[in-house]
Order: sequence, then structure tokens, then C-alpha cells
Amino acid sequence: MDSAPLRLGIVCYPTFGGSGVVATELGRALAERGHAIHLFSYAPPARMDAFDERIHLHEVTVSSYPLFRYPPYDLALASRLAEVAEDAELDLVHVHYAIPHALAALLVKDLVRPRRFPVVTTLHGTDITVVGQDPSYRRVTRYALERSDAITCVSEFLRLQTLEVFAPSGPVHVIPNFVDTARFRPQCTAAVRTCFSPAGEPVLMHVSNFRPVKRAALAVEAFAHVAARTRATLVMVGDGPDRPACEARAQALGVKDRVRFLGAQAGVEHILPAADLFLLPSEYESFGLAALEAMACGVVPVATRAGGLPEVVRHGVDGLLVEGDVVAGMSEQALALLGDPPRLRAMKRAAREAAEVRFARAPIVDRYEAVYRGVLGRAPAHA
Ligand code: GMT
Repeated sequence: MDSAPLRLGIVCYPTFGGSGVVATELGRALAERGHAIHLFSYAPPARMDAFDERIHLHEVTVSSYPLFRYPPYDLALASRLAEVAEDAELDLVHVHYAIPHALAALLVKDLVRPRRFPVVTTLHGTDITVVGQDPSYRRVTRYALERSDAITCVSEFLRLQTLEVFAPSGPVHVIPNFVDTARFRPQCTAAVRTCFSPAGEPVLMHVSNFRPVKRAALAVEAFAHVAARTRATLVMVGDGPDRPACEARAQALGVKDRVRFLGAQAGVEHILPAADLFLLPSEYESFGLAALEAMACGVVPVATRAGGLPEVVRHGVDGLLVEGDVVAGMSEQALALLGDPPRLRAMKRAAREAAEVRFARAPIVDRYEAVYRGVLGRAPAHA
């Protein structure tokens, strides 16, 4: 592969959410390879190191004006992107999440003419399944896909959904998410493990942004069934709209003293390895990066068979997938596994191995680089 360094723009949301994590980790990996990375977001991404001299962060600010009932973030982003595209001579921009990032980037194509400004769009899920299908955004999402120079998505499931709903004329490349297995590994301090499991009891964990799609309360319910049969702890990491309901559910089910709510945590890689099982009862996941990060830490995911999750978790090998009654399925499978220590140990090893072999960082970053170089090596798709 051509290895000349590239000057790349990356646009993402900064919040605790998979798309921002993938964009930030990709930026870090590309910077380590010597590419110049310019990251655009409305705040420093949650996963970005406080100071990383290899990555230029461009915080996009939106000025308020009495007429602006809805401050136009996409226009502020386009202006900033255009400035940096010219000043830093960006080769291309890679946007994560179609709305509004891809549209802002497409506007920049016109703003910086005659400079060429290819746009690579990565779809992460809800930009297609929820936001993109909202009648208010459907047409512009279709336009964004049609006009991007390359489209990637994070699972085969999401690719099929994209084809079904938007039928873009160009290819949609599947590039799965990856995990930094040096950072996410099956090791934590004894203090962390002891804090959750003072008497050596099993630790179950859930990490999310507590949006309704995560159905975090089902993790509490499944745990209550487990806790009725064996001594265990549930650790809930993250924050979001459903957290109060989860706390209320733990109280109502009589397990409040066995459930720890930690709130949003920047260093989740230090906490995850303390768990034995990772509960992910999501209604839908285009991929399920949280499950993959748990696997890299040697934690066995117990997740719903939804969306792209079966592409990440192989049932009975490196995790467990449930269908139908989620609470009954999760609690029964969790109890069976906790009651069989040799099988639990084998699955923990398999989970780590899956992260190392199937979702290793280097070959997946190679695939993004190949997309960039493919775009740069061919004639512009749209004049
Ligand atoms: O799931 C979220 O709340 C965040 C969301 C996002 O757009 O940041 O995550 C999506 O992208 C992740 C990274 O590709 C995937 O691992 C998640 O499965 C996906 N979330 C959904 O599909 C609900």
C-alpha cells in the first residue's frame, strides 16, 4: 500500500457514543502512522487524550444571534472545515454520522473550489435507521449518501439496511469497528475488583449512554433474577436519560444495595476488566462497540441478538446472545455460565481472542486507508 502521509480531516460527535469513539480512535491510529489529523467537533471528544500533540483539534463554535432560534451548527462546521481544508491543504475529510456532518462536508466541496475535497462518510447506525428515516431528514440523507465519494458502514447488517432504505448507486463498504487491545485488556488493579467484589462474588456490568435504545433497565431486571439465586454485583457505567428509571427499578426490585451506578467514566478500560459478564440488552445495535471493548477485556458479553451484534458476538463461543424474553434469557444464560467456572474461563479467553484476531486495530485501519487512497486515486465522482 502507498504509505505517503495524508492530511486528513475527521468530523465526529464528541459525546460518549460509539461513533465519536471510533472516530477518535481512528484519528489516533492514523496519527501514529504519520498522517496529519485534523479533528472537528463541537467539544473535545470524550475519548480524546487531554493533550495529544499529533492531533489538531478544531472546536466548532456556533455564535448565537437573536434571530437564530436554531443556531446553524452545520454552517459553522462547514466554514471551519473550509478554512482548515485550505490552510492545512487537507487531502480529504472523513465524516462520522451522516447528519449533519456529511452535508456540511459536501457544502465545503463547493466552498473550496477549484481545490478538490473528497468526502468519505461512515454510517454508524441511527443516522440511517432512525434519523435518516425521519421524513424531515430522509431526502437530505439520500443526497448525502449519493454525493459522498465513498460510504462505509460498521456492519453487514447496517449495509443491508442502507441498501434497502436508500439504495445508493455506489458501493457501501463494510469496515467493522476495532478495539485497541493494548489499552482494553483483561487486567485491572486488585483495588478496582475488590471494590466491586469484596467477597469474590461475580461482577456483571453494563456500559452505555442510557438512551432508550439501550434498554438499560432490562439489565437491572435480569440482574435482579441473578441476584435472587446467587450473590453478585451489578455495575452500571454511564449516564443518560434512562438512568433515573434504572435506579428506581433497582430500588423497586430490592437490589439497590447490590447495584453500583458510577456515572460517565473517562477511563472505562480500567473498570471493564473487573467484570465477569457484560449485559447489553439493546433493542438495536448496528455493531455494539461496548460489547467489543468488554470482550477485549476478557469479559463475556450477554447481549440481544439484534442488528449487527451477531457479527461481533458468536453465541456459545465468545459470548451469549438472547432472543425473545430478554430478561429471562439473559438471567438464565448468565446464571448457567456463572455456575460453570471452566466454561466461563474458556469463554473469557475466547472473547479476548476474538477482539485480538477479528477486530484488531491495524488491519481495520489499513482498510480505511485503502478507502482513502482509492478515493484519491480516482477521478472525482461529482464535478
Ligand atoms: O449507540 C449509541 O448510543 C451511540 C451510537 C453513535 O452513533 O455514536 O452508536 C452507534 O455507533 C457505534 C459505533 O459504530 C456502534 O457500535 C453502535 O452499535 C451504534 N448504536 C446503535 O446502532 C444504536
